[in-house]
Formats: sequence, structure tokens, C-alpha cells
Amino acid sequence: MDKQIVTIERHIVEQERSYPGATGVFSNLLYDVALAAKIIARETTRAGLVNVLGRAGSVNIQGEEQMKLDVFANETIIRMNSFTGRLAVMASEENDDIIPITDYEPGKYVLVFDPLDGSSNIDVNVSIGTIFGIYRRLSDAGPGTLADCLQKGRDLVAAGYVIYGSSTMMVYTTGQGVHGFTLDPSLGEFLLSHPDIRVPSKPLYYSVNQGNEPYWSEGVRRFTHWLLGPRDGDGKPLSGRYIGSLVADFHRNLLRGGIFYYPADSKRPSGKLRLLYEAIPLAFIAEQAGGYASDGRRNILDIQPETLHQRTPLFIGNRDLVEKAEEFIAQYDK
Ligand code: AHM
Ligand code: MG
Repeated sequence: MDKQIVTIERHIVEQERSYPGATGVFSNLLYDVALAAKIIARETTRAGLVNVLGRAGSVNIQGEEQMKLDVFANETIIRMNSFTGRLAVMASEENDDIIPITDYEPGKYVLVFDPLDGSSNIDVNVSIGTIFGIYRRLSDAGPGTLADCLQKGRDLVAAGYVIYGSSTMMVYTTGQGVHGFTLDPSLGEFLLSHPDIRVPSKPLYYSVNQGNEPYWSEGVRRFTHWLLGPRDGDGKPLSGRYIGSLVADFHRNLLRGGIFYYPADSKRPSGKLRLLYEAIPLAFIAEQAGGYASDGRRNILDIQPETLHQRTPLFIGNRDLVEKAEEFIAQYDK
């Protein structure tokens, strides 16, 4: 029983100590996100009971129907962060425009997030997740701007996700490794359960919506067939695993090794996933865990976002597998 119990608060404070000039604002911002995650976790686990399932009836900018839990998660994160004095602006998948901090004193950070990703899985009790990224503001003063939100992944200060699954976990990085915390519902605390996560060098899984194969490019098709084979004599073929919740698919492959991809195809020439609040934060986490993320041609972290809701193809996971995808695409998809 001498194993130390490390709460997320303690872990954040201990990490902050390695930054001599830190004021604590950033640590508090991470707690705010963790607290919002606990509130969302409480609602997602009660969803079937309190009859919050179903559609809210409104349609978001991507033309998708929002479900009630998406709206709840979005409002929770905005509400928990708008008055703290820590943020200048937010951007959410569920809001057409940026959410500048106007009614309270604006702070120096920027929060971009997908409040509840994988929403088609809510109704069927399958894991869903929240994804977030934190930047420093670029503008000097006043409410934050669109330019504050459109920063490259290289400039992230922190990124993370929360998975609402068989247990709730929050996984984050501030550029000092990737650390995972499991929510103890009886304590209401996230406890360090997965310190210093590294992508295993031997991958187990490939994850892609294979129903889209008729629309794939030659490069993606050939890459997939390569994955299914002995892969340069590298042992067993990979197993296919696909949930259709990005956070859950990413999380499994982060812990077990593998590649997730949602390529561009003839139906979706820019891919499906969003650059700013889906691909970029997960790319930072992947890199910090020894993996890699690409749009098929370049590092996701080097892409300059141009619009808030821009989509991107995404290949993410073990570096050698992602680089192999880049090779196939360079060779066959001119
Ligand atoms: P959402 O933002 O509407 O929830 O959609 C994003 C989700 C991702 O979680 C997942 O990786 C992908 O869509 C699955 O798409 P598909 O059903 O086309 O395979
Ligand atoms: Mg999403």
C-alpha cells in the first residue's frame, strides 16, 4: 500500500514547478478543463437514465444534427471557462464562430475544443470523447481574435482528451510526455493511472472505416493492403479495430500500438475530421508519445490552419506505419 496516489491537481502542480516563471494561470486552466470533464462524465454516464438522449433539433455548422449531450458538453465547457480571467477566446466544433471573452476580463490563453466527439455513438452506449488544445494568445489585449485560434500545432502549450468509456479517463500533455488519469467516481478525482504513455513499438491494430474503400485513392488502397499483409516481414498481420469515435480509436491505438486513418476520398476530398480541434491536439499527443500524425503528405503539426472548421485527412499512430502511408500516397496519388 505504499504506492502513491497522485491526483491530476497534484500532477499539474508538480509539472508546473519545472517552469520557473509559471504564474499558476495555466495550471488553473487545466483544472478548469478537468472539472468540466467531470461534469460531462456525470451526464454521459446518466444519459440513459435521465432521458437526455435524443436530438436537440438544432443543426451545427457542419450540417449535422446536434444531440442534447453535445449541447450540454459545449455549454459546460464554455460556462466553466468564460469568467475565469484565464482565456481570451475559445473555439468549439459546435459554434460557427469564435467565442471571444467579452463579458469578463480576458486572459492570455486560447482554448479550442470538440466538446463531445463521436456523437453518433451516444445513442448506442459506445465510448465518446472530448478533445482540447491550449495556445497562448497572439493578440495583445482585449477579447481574443480568430488569428489567436488559427495557430499551428507546433505552437500548442497543451493538448488532451477525455474518453467517456468503461471508465472516464483524461489524457494530456504539456510537452513533457503524455499522462493518463482515470476518474474515481467515488472520490470525484482523476488519479494518475497511466504515467508517461509511449506508443508500443510493435503495433497491433489498424483502424479505418473500410466501408469507404470504393472511394479511396490508389495510394490508400495499396497502403491498406500492405497493412493486411506481412508488412516487410514484420510478423503477424494487424487486427482491424474501428469504433467510429475518434477519441476511442486513438486511445486504444495509443496504448496498444497501431494506426488510425481517415483519408481524403472521392466523397470527401478534404477528409472528414477537423484540423483545429480534432487532428492537431491528437497529433501533439501522438508525437509526445513517440508516434506521428500526417495528412498523408506532411506533419499535421506544421499545417497552418486557415479556417476554424477546416477538415483534414488524418493518419495517426506508430511513426513507421504513418510514414509508410505517406510513401504510398507520394508514389500512387499524384
Ligand atoms: P462527429 O464530430 O460528428 O462526432 O464526427 C467525428 C467522428 C469521429 O469521432 C470518427 O473518427 C469519425 O467521425 C467516424 O466517421 P465514420 O462514421 O464516417 O467512420
Ligand atoms: Mg467531432
